[in-house]
Amino acid sequence: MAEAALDAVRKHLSEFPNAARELSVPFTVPYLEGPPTPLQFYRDWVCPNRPCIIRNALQHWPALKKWTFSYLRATVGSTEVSVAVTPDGYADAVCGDRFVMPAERRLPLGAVIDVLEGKACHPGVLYVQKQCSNLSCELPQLLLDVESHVPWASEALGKMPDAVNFWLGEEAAVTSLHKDHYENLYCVMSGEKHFLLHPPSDRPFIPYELYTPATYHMSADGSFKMVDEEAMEKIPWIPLDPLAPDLVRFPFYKQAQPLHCTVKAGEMFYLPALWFHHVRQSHGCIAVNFWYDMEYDLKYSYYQLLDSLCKTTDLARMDPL
Ligand SMILES: O=C(O)CCC(=O)C(=O)O
Repeated sequence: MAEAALDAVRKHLSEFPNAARELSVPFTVPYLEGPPTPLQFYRDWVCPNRPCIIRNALQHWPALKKWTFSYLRATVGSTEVSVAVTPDGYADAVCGDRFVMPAERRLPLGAVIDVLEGKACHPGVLYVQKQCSNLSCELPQLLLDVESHVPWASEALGKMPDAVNFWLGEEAAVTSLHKDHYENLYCVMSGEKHFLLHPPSDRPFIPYELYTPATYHMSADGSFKMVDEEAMEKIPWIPLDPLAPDLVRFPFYKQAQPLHCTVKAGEMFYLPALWFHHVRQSHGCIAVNFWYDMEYDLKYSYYQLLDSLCKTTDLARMDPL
């Protein structure tokens, strides 16, 4: 009886992503040809939790024209920034039975640019990606070239961003599939970013497991080893690589239909809170993003319920019903 009830719950959960998709998930990420008003942004995108790419929203930012490697080298080349270094480009990702975090190096931004331009070598893969408002904290000189927030988004959301982050990295640097509790306005200054997306309603397809956290340590000879973070609690993370999903381990993912979009220089991507995203980039892509904390409303509570049911039934590991 209990097993039959559990199977019934699994069946409902397995039908949920497609039902939700038919009602509210677009096949492709739509474009807006200009920034929305605060009302339009809230009503048409934030409330329904829908992504879009906004063109002509950054044209007035000096950064769009100014941020070449030579300008960055001249203005902030000697400024030290925190750089994530990994052997394979995957920072904050599952590796074997560990959740592994990058080695963190303090390097002058000019040294990172030298590596990106092939003028110098550094072991591993470099990614300037510290998500603690690194633009304001580490590169405040560059704030003159951008807006400190997105005015129509701040007005719509009734708050200022929690973080303004600067991203610059090698093509091999990949951000593994995850979700955040932020309304994310992601602005590409040069190059392009490739997003693979799943709406929160795809949670039944997406496996989570608990991992012992570890950090890469880099030795003087440039080799890497993983060192366990013994004092830290286990971390729930997604073991699935959506570009090469292991369908034997996670057969349910066969039914998933990720959305793909490319955000080009001068475009701003609205990535709604709780959407799963996996991110790749062109070599040397420069981006800035704004994280606005989400509203912890009924949408959030429904997501939490979905998450608990998926964990309890371990659906992603089951064969499709
Ligand atoms: O650009 C990236 O590599 C990752 C971006 C991301 O995960 C985020 O903004 O939440």
